[in-house]
Amino acid sequence: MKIATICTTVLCLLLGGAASSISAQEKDSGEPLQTPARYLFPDDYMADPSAHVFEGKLYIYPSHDWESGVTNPDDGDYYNMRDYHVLSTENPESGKVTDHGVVLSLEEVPWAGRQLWACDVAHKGDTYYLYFPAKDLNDIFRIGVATSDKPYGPFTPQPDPMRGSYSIDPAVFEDEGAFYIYFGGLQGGQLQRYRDNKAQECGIIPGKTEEALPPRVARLSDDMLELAEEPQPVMILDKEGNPLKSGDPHRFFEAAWMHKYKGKYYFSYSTGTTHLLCYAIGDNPYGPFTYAGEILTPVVGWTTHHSICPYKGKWYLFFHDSAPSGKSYLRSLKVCELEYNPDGTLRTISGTVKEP
Ligand code: FUB
Repeated sequence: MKIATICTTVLCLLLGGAASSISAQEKDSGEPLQTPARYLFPDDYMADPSAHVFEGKLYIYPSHDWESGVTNPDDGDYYNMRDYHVLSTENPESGKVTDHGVVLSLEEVPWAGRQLWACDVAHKGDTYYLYFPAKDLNDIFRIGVATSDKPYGPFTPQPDPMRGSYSIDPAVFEDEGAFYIYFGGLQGGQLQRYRDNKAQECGIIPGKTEEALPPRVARLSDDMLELAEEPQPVMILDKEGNPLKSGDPHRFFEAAWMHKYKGKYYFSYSTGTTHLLCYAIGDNPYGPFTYAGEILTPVVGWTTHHSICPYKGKWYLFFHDSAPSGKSYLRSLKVCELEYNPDGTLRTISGTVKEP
């Protein structure tokens, strides 16, 4: 190991968080890294992995794809999931995970009609909280909460969705004792149906030169079961401080995630129609966030969705692709290492690198 590399590693450790594996001497050429990615659970189709470390172990909370017989892609109808599993591992690079089985089923949720989409889990006190979107009996997406005393469930749902919740893809982030929920997704995710948190008669996606629709953030109540405030827009700005436009290939579409690195807040997301994972950096959990680059180039399949989590001194990117099935609605979980440049920007990774 070169002395410069040792110094960089020690510096990263001193600054807190997991160490970057990039030495200060290595330059980011801008070309996507050919980082090998490992499939995590080849035995079944799973997607939208939300990863967290609980009790020293890495837990993954995915959606559970299956051949439901619905093949209509409109509004994401063929993502017709009916249950959640929990996976865990102490060695993500091995690709081996423990499947803790079904931890919540659609028929257990009194208010839900169909489509258990991307979920996330938070831990406070003695309880684990699973946040999940589902269409209610009127086919409107709401966000529900289910609880467990273990990170691997089973989870018991609350009788009703969270008051004032709408759209999809909840991601929960803890910062200095407060919990924030990020959410939203365009098109099938119904975000275009809301303005100022009020449902509109019909959903409108702004024109290409208008401001893009923002995802939302709200602090959670002390009991973690409700929103503690009106959801607020998460503004993603360009370098000049202007909100990204609806026609920008890097604008938000769905799959929000938040992580903190060296005191900065990294809001990451999928661009949906342009099939990228991107990120923007801010100074607090509410933003605004300044667009900073692409994390992952397009994968095989229509959707791209991710989480970012440090574990045992490294940062990992969890995502999915449809390469094994060849079908957009049957996705497989993947993981690869994520690397930072010395200035705190993330290295772009190619979405199509094969297993090591
Ligand atoms: O898995 C269903 C939906 O597809 C998710 O909620 C979106 O983020 C996209 O991955």
